[in-house]
Amino acid sequence: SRIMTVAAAQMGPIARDESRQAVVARLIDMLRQAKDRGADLVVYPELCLTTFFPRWMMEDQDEVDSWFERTMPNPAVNPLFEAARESEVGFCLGYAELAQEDGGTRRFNTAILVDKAGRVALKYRKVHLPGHAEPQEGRKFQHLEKRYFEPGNLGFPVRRVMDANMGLCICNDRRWPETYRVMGLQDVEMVLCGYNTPTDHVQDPAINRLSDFHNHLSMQAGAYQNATWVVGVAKGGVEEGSEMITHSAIFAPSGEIVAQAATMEDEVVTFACDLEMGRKYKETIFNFAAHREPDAYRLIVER
Ligand code: CDT
Repeated sequence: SRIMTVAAAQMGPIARDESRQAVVARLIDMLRQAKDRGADLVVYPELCLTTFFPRWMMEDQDEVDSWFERTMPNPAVNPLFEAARESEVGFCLGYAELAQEDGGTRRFNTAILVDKAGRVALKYRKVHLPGHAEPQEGRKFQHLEKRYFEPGNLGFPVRRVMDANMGLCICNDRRWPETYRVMGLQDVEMVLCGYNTPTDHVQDPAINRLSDFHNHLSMQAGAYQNATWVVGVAKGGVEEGSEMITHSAIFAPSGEIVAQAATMEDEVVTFACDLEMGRKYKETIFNFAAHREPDAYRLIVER
């Protein structure tokens, strides 16, 4: 066996006026709890340095950009990098990224995986952006990810980090089987996924009441069908009046939930994951080389 003890560091709400310094102090507190429980890796949620700002329409570009990080690390986040390096714990962090790239300003919903030495070992930019580019009438809260971000341009890379084949995805990505399969084809062993999921996200009560079910269903299926560990981490609770799901959990390659958060607040959930566990599925029912039939799947990559 090859054990990676992982900590899902769920967050309760972040207030609109909460400073990055205050949020980073919360992150460090959870990192220390995780370290005390023997964690190798701490996984934080999507966009975990600020409140979930895509719920609001903002016209002023300076205001929009105030939610973004221009460099990573930066002075506000440095104490987290230092605490992690000192504790020799890796971490995964979601944030809004403002980049100068290809001669222009680009904005992405990004996650990084930082190794135990404090180096950024893997970077991912969210591919599946939910919601709208224009505000929708009659909604208490908007979901304007399509306005504030562009789709990620890095694909779904899998890298050897901390002696494991690691992959990242972000929130809405977890609902799409292609997300996991592209990483499964790269022999991923653990997928890390932070999320912010309002309970009214499809504006249909019959579907909204299933929010928690669909959250786990997606990650259990992704884990099982690709024989990988999945770590799903919420920022949830009632944030600025918007209700968001919690139930952060760790999913085994069997598709089983092996650990789950019990609160709607900052909470650390740990599990010692055997990275070899997926092997028995990868060699039998999900032996891709033996059983996949890619010629029958061509429609999937058509526009
Ligand atoms: N953050 C994020 O991607 N949330 C979506 C819900 C919003 S859909 C308008 C999710 O899939 O959980």
